Amino acid sequence: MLLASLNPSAVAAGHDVGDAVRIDGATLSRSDLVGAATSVAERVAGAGRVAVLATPTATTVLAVTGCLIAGVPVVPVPADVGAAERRHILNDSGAVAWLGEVPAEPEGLPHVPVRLHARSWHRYAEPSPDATAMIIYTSGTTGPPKGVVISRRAIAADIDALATAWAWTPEDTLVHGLPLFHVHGLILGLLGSLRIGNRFVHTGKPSPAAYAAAGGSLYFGVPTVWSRVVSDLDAALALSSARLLVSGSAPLPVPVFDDLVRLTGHAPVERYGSTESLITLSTLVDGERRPGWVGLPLAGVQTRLADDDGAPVSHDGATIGRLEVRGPALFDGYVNRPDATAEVLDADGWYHTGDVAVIDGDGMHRIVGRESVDLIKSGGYRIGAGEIETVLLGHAGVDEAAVVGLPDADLGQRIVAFVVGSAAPKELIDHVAQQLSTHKRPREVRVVDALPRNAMGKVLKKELS
Ligand code: MCA
Ligand code: AMP
Repeated sequence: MLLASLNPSAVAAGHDVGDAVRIDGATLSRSDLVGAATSVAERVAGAGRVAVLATPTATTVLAVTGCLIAGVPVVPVPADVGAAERRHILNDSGAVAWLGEVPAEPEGLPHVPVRLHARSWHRYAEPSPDATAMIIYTSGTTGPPKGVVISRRAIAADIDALATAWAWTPEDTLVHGLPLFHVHGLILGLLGSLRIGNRFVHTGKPSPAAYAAAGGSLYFGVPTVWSRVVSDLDAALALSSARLLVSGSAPLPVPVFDDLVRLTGHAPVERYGSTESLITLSTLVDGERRPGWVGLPLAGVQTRLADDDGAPVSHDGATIGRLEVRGPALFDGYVNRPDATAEVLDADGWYHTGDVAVIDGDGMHRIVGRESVDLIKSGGYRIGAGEIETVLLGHAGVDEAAVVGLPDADLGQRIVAFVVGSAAPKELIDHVAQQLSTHKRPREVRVVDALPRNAMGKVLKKELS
């Protein structure tokens, strides 16, 4: 059973936890979760894909859980989504309704409410492990985000492998304040907790003070969160009582790793993955945690490095190659995009990650960077330069646009847009925030006379800094 801790027999037999989930001021016991989510399941059973505006609320928890009980694929929509991205996600996914919260502009879809106090004790048969659990939209270098089809089998395999790597048990209290529309916060954080049976606390925003106050044993954060924690002495000291601090979604700077060790007494566990592969590599609870390295393959995962011609690259800890991964948690393809799927998933089941890495003789991996400058990681969010450029070029005051990710001490990379045109920077930042998602807005817009281009007219992004 995917959400094993919600097995009605176990809950009825008294294995209940009064505060299984705490989120947005609400506390849900396991029987609340089973009863209310099964009531949601009754309302959506048999539906096609449903969209969930994934705010960090009990409504989202019950909407997602209800769909998983009924075997209805969930399409999480970013809580801060803008108009163009929302339309794209709905059209592309073919979602038939909004479940739970509904945005100001529902785009003509019907609304199915989630009732926090409704209860049903109907028993649903466990859907096939091959059934789609969810479709998560994620950015590529160009074009609008692609819908990544993730099976129930992949989620279960990934959580189980992580549980072994981190000694994650029902005794843990897992704390995070990450969005519930990406793998990190939703699949690992929420679904991981509902599978393993530990208490789950969502802090709303992932602020250092909220992390410190939550009193957890297991904490998840993106590097921006950990960098903010080490800048807040009281919060960092409070986390010394935790069991394990886990960092992922983007490179953890070595100075932040070292500061965590110094202030909390914990060397963070680092792990690496993607929406398409879920988590594939991690350092281990009882193994070496080496600053700047993301660890070993999880159970069932294989990795290899290839050069530009696809030839194998030696695992000597120094030679850089393109990272390819294979394992039980890979995605089933992109929605409506067999071409894009074939580009990254080969016939032998290897996923071409787009990252470049080194592997040492012990199997430890270090991520060196990405193959393309057009895929930006800002605050742990994956953002395509192309999608922002398209939206900027759709503004009447923009003639040319080039978007890059520049180094940023807080966000890892900061989105900076270079534009030729008459529009004011603030107007363009707001335009992107309204059309895509707030978190995809450029933090800075520089109006320039011309973009640097080569003889073929291609923008020389490396010269933009
Ligand atoms: C500012 N705001 C605006 C504007 N400017 N709103 C509208 N228009 C504008 N022009 C407001 C926002 O609404 C928000 O308000 C506030 O400014 C700050 O927003 P934000 O940019 O979100 O804040 P931040 O401080 O820069 O956020 C840092 C963060 C965030 C909290 C670390 O980046 C974050 O949550 N990152 C996590 C990403 C993640 O989970 N990635 C995992 C991908 P208000 O505060 O009122 O809302 S999954 C993955 O990568 C895999 C598989 C893996 O390996 O894990
Ligand atoms: P997403 O699909 O949002 O999960 O983004 C996946 C990408 O995030 C990967 O291909 C990497 O580029 C990056 N990433 C995730 N985890 C790490 C990590 N621990 N270190 C470095 N990069 C990471």
